[in-house]
Amino acid sequence: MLRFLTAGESHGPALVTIVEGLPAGLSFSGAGLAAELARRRHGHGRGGRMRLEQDEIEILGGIRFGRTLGSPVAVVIRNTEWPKWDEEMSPEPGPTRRDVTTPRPGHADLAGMLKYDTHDARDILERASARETAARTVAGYLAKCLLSELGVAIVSHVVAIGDVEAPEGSVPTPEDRERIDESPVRVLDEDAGRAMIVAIDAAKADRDTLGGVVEVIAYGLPPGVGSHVHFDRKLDARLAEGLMSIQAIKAVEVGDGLRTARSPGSMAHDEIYHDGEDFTRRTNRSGGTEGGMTSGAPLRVRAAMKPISTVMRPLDTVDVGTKTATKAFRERSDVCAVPAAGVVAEQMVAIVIAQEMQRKFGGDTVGDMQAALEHYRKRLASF
Ligand code: EPS
Repeated sequence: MLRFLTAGESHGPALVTIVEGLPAGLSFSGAGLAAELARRRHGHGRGGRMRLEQDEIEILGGIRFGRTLGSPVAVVIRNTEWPKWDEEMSPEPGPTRRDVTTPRPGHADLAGMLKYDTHDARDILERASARETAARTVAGYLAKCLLSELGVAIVSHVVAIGDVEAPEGSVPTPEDRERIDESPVRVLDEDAGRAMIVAIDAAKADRDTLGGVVEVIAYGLPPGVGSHVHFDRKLDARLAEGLMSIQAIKAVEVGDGLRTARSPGSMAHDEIYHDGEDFTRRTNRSGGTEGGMTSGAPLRVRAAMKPISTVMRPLDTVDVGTKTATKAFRERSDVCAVPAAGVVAEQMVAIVIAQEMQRKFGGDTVGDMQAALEHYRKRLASF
């Protein structure tokens, strides 16, 4: 089954991704991957580095003549900003130029320093950085390529930045993808988008940062993907794990999860009808999962991102060397990365869904998987 591993530090020479378990015969284009990586770099509120970083890719294995071979796919993303960091991040023995001893509240710094017995937060923060999500995007892109061969399309949008919310109820479809990507905050509603930009600019002027909420929707999934019998194969549980693994994500919601918790049962579920051909629903409060399996309705999940913890108006902390009160370390950073988090959330949703589709329709080639899916759809049609 599809699995992946990433390596590399934020300011190191490169990020590396190995994706293993893809079927053979999957179409792949380097230009397509480069475009997906570019989607993740954009968004109002990103810092100076994102205007400079180019994500130069090199494919080292697993692909021949534009198709996967079934062997592990290995991709290197070079950090084009590396020349500015080669001394600070040198792999050769030697002292650091300057230890970072003032951990940022909210970041991995202090817990990591305690865990790994280091007084230099750079040993920790370099890997904790969300730069790593570029490497995940490689795995997500390949998962999306597989899903598109199986008729599944994924779209994401921003539903809140700080306290500015997009209007409720507008669930985008794959046809909206271009328009969403054209918005600097990846939101469909233009008024809400403008208000979000104003909020980000105000936070920047205030030397502060902003979090927000993104939503990912997957279309085209058949019912029954996931499991009601295994705690570790429940699709919503696996999605929550995937989304919570993204840097700075602090909450996940499936469908109208939080609202239905406050509703009576008569208002919380999606009643079942039949139109003579198919089972139908008039609502999708469940977000497309029931009992840990897809229901056949669009899958809809949200992830909430906390504000970035590198705050230019620094927060209280303690110097780990002297144990005296001081202000947290500051490094060039983003004011708001919520638009990029939506693109990253798409990748994690794609990876989890691709894994569960493989579990159900697995085969050595894309054609084998398509045949198994078609067989299943035929069975459903005669149910
Ligand atoms: C990040 C801080 C910023 C972001 C970076 C993630 O980097 P720097 O400190 O070098 O300016 O630009 O994001 C990326 C490099 C990326 O590719 O997303 C952080 O602290 O997580």
